[in-house]
Amino acid sequence: MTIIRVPKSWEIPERDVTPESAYLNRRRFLKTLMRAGIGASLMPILGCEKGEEVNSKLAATLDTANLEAKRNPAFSEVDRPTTDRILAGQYNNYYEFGMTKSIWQAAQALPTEDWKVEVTGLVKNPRTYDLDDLQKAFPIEERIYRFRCVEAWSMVIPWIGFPMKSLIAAVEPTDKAKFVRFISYYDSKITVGPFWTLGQKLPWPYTEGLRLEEMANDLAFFAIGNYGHLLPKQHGSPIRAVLPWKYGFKGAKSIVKVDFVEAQPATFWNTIDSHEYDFEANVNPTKPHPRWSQATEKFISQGPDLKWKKRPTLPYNGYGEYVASLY
Ligand SMILES: Nc1nc2c(c(=O)[nH]1)N[C@H]1C(S)=C(S)[C@@H](COP(=O)(O)O)O[C@H]1N2
Ligand SMILES: [Mo]
Repeated sequence: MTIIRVPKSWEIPERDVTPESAYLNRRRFLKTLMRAGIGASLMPILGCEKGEEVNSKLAATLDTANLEAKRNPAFSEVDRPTTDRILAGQYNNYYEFGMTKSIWQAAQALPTEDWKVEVTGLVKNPRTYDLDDLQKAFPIEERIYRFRCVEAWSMVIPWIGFPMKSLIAAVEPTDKAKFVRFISYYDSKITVGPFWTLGQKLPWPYTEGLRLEEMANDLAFFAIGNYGHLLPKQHGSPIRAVLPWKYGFKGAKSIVKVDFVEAQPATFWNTIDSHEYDFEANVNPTKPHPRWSQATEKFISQGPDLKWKKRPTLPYNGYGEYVASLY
């Protein structure tokens, strides 16, 4: 099989990032596909189509409804430029739709109509919200946040949504509630694509969690949009968690359930490998990941110059003034 592929200027090199997990190694996975003889049919999902075609398809996935919100002045500036929308929207982690960064196309299979988020567990006012309810109950705002993946790449993203503490105030956790657990959408027919039937069983659905005090922190945010639009599916529409002082994997996408619980909940990556993905997962330049340093990061900025910009990693990703007292 020959794949002729001319890289376009807006494409980000994937080869020089360190993968989230050794369990999900791309090369090993591709080999498995080739052996199974189904590599060719999957190539479009892996982003190996002709450049222009991909470019217009990608733009279409980002063309979600406009969403306007006032920028919160407290979170309106960071020390680096905002990442181009087209770059952020083509370079994602969303393992339900594949293990490469090019899942934007496969993620369009996510069925988001009539979305409901169940807020349950140790709360006085459990409630199931649809998207309209959420927008009526919680005024939205825009926040520019740094974003840092544990794989040592980073972006700056303008999110639109509401602080998690507003949800806490609405549902009133009981005294027993000490943690919260976020559960992502999962349907083995849709989200577990061709990939996982070949791989080992992973602890689906994707789940993440926080201590209640972390959830109540000013920074903790639910995003329903970014870049002035409703969230594109590849970013975890219709609602995902954004926790800018923690590594990106803490920010569960496409949340269907928010569960207030007594004990620290099991989470997806922590269950796969607790040494590589600790529950707290605060961005920390002095604590290397077992397989790579966290002292610096590769910042994905703006086209057409797509060279990684190397930056020193900041403690708590630069948000120490808000969160250091929690630890
Ligand atoms: N449900 C779900 N949420 C997820 C992930 C995932 O695979 N599934 N990946 C996480 C990781 S590792 C990162 S870095 C961010 C990526 O968010 P982005 O693609 O919007 O930049 O989403 C996080 N949330
Ligand atoms: Mo990540």
